[in-house]
Amino acid sequence: MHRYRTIAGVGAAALTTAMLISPVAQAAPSSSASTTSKTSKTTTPTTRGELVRVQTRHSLLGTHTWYAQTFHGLPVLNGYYAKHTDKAGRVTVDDGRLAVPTSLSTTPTVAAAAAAGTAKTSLATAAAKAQATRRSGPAKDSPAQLSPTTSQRTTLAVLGGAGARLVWQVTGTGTAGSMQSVVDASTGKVLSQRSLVKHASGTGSVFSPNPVAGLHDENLTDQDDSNAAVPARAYRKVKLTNLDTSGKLQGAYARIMNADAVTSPTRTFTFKRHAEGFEQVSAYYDITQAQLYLRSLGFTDVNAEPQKVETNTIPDDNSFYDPSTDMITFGNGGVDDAEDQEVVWHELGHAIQDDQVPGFGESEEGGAIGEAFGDYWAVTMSEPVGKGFDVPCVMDWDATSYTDGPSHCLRRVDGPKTTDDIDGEVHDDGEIWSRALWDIHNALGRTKANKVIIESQFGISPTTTFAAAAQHTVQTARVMYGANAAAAVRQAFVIRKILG
Ligand SMILES: [Ca+2]
Ligand SMILES: [Ca+2]
Ligand SMILES: [Ca+2]
Ligand SMILES: [Ca+2]
Ligand SMILES: [Zn+2]
Repeated sequence: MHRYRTIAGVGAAALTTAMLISPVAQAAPSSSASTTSKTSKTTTPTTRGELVRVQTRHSLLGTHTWYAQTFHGLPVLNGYYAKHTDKAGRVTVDDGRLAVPTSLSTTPTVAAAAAAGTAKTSLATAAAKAQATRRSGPAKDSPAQLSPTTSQRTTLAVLGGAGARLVWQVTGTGTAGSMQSVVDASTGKVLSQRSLVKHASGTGSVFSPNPVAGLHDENLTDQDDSNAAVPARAYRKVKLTNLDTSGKLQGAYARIMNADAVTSPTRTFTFKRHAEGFEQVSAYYDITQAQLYLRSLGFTDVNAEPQKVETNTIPDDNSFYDPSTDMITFGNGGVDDAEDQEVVWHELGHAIQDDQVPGFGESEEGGAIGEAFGDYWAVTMSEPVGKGFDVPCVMDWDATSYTDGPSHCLRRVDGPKTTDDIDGEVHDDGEIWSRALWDIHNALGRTKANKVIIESQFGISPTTTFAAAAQHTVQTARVMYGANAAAAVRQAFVIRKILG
């Protein structure tokens, strides 16, 4: 599952940074390190240092105790030692210790600050180079492996094996996660740099897309966030993908920023709705699913980053995307907003557009297109999981707190408005545009419609008018799918009196 085992250092003070242990498959043969005894008498005397117990894990078949190799209290990078004991008491040792010359000095000649400075400069250079390469080619399907760091920790360590030496291990954290640099503590030379970020998956519970649509039940109510208000069958167990290995809800495409962010070393996040973690899981999952969907359509550079998000941090029955901080905030008024996937997808719609076009939606009609796309995005993302229940209804669950029945919708994407109904309020006027998007969806089908809609948004200016954006969408459909598709898209805007 994970190529490397990451061990959070315990015991020795020197083991405060995450320490990476070599893959078991590449374990050094136990003879390789014992050069002192049998083979050569001419080599420098070496030691395999002292072992510090890191952890013991109990599995179905036995127990597994992992040790870190140390030398005079310093961690030996990539050295490891494991003792596996099966149920019958049989012990197997996996010895990956590396030879360290007994004479190796543990006093650096290069100061910690100098090593940290060198590591930072080197990373910045590499990041700039990667950025330049990226401009001339397609974006890679992975988060940036190199990014300038914003904070650093520097600890002394020993590099074992051939070329053993004293090193500074510099762990810098930046926007793409942590980078580890190894700097020679005698020469100041950068020996290696790599990202510590790995991707993993976990398990979570979500509503899908929400209890009303999921259970086809318009009579459900919030009941003050009580677990009892929603039947167990409304929950769906889902795989949380693209997580890093921090045990937090953060990964390649979403990052929960809450002060009370939940953690799970086993990446198991199965909460009921009353728990704060439930909304965090929902936000993480929904945003990641949307990004995976965009990628399945071929868009690898649309908000392709860990989108920052916080849940239940404001008491209002409101949520918003803030372009100045690139953060989505979900309120907990009424039904907690992030319980309803359609609220999450609506806000994500703003983040998507803002990523496509800086300052998207500065004009009133541009702002209306923003609200329209958020509603449409909620509906089209919801469609495959909503089991056909009143698909054009937006936020069926959240809306139970503020709408009378029988059906509960914040808004709909199949309304009758045209430009005759423009009132200057972006959400109201958004219903004109979202209906056009919905008609395009029905004319071209989900996949083609969404490709056209997302593609066209790259070319919509922040100060657009409905008419200019519509013309551009028609043109995009023509380029992508030909005259018939263009005619269908055009017709959708003609009915709304956006185009004549
Ligand atoms: Ca809740
Ligand atoms: Ca973003
Ligand atoms: Ca709410
Ligand atoms: Ca819905
Ligand atoms: Zn909005």
